[in-house]
Amino acid sequence: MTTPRLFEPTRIGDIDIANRIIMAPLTRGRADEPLGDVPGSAMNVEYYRQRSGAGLIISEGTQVSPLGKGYMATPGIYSQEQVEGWKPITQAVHAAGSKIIAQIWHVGRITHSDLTGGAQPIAPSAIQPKVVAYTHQGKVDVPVPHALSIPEIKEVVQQFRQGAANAMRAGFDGVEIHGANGYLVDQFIRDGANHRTDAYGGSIENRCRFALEVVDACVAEIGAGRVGIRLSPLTPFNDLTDSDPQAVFGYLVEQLNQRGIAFIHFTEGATGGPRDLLGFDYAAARQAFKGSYIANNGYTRDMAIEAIASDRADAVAFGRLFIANPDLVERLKRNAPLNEPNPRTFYTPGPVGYTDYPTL
Ligand code: 8OZ
Repeated sequence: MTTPRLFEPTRIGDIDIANRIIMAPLTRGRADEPLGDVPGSAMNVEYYRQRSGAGLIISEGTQVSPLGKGYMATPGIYSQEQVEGWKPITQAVHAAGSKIIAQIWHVGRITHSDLTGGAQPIAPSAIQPKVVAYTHQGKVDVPVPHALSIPEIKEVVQQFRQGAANAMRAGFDGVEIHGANGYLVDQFIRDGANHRTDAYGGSIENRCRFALEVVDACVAEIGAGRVGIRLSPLTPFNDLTDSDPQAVFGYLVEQLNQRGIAFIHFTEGATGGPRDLLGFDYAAARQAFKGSYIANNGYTRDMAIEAIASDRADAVAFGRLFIANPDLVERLKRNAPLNEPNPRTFYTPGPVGYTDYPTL
């Protein structure tokens, strides 16, 4: 029997990877919050090191500013202490022979002043989503956000640019811009959250302007071969929808292709849910985009092997399976049984459900 191509090396942009199995970005809420949302505890380092069998690790979302934070104890990438905190993580992953990129993140309206140091959340428009925030006081409705002025939009673009620069200083191999799942970049793209009438709203070109300015800023800072973006054209997650996803994401993919970025990472269907939603043609996007296509959402071993063998994707990202199986690549190679993830410990502090899942 020949080895499936899923287990073979490839290159994503400027990044050589040992296999086509990617650890998806996973919020785990275990940074040091009192210290200033700083990652890099021994436990954090161990968690990533254990998962270095992945050809590429995409870090948990790391906020580019205090206002970019939407959940408790998520790590940042804007302060010097945070950059220092990431270093032992990137070093451990590299020492184990893998690669790691930072998922740079701004939650926009999906947060609460309890999580942002008292500041009102920001968004393209002052539209309140039907979403609860998990704060230190418990579950609360997220408030009506402040609609960004154009100078404020430019500041956020610069925060992403600085996040990319900081990621390289922290030893990452590149960045993934979080353009998915109803957070700030996605809030500009999809018309459910963007009712602006200026250069950042209305037409498809205008709604993609913020995303493309963030991409261009990151590319200028670290080079197109080290920049990718995650998109989820159809997910209803975080109360966001679009009236014509094919049109807006089709245009965006074309524009991203012109910029020569390393990859697009598609969450196909509903995040963590059904894959069979209609309204966007992923195969056409794969054809239109010359960089790497990373597929994600509910893939099994068989689905992943097939997706790579049939050239529907260049790599497959696994989320929940990587939470529960630190040696996921080895298990998939051997077609060995998998540990079941326990959702009750996805976001809780401490090593339980984090670094204590057994290897084979
Ligand atoms: C689940 C819980 C908290 C955050 C995403 C960053 O959906 C997230 C996230 C998911 O992209």
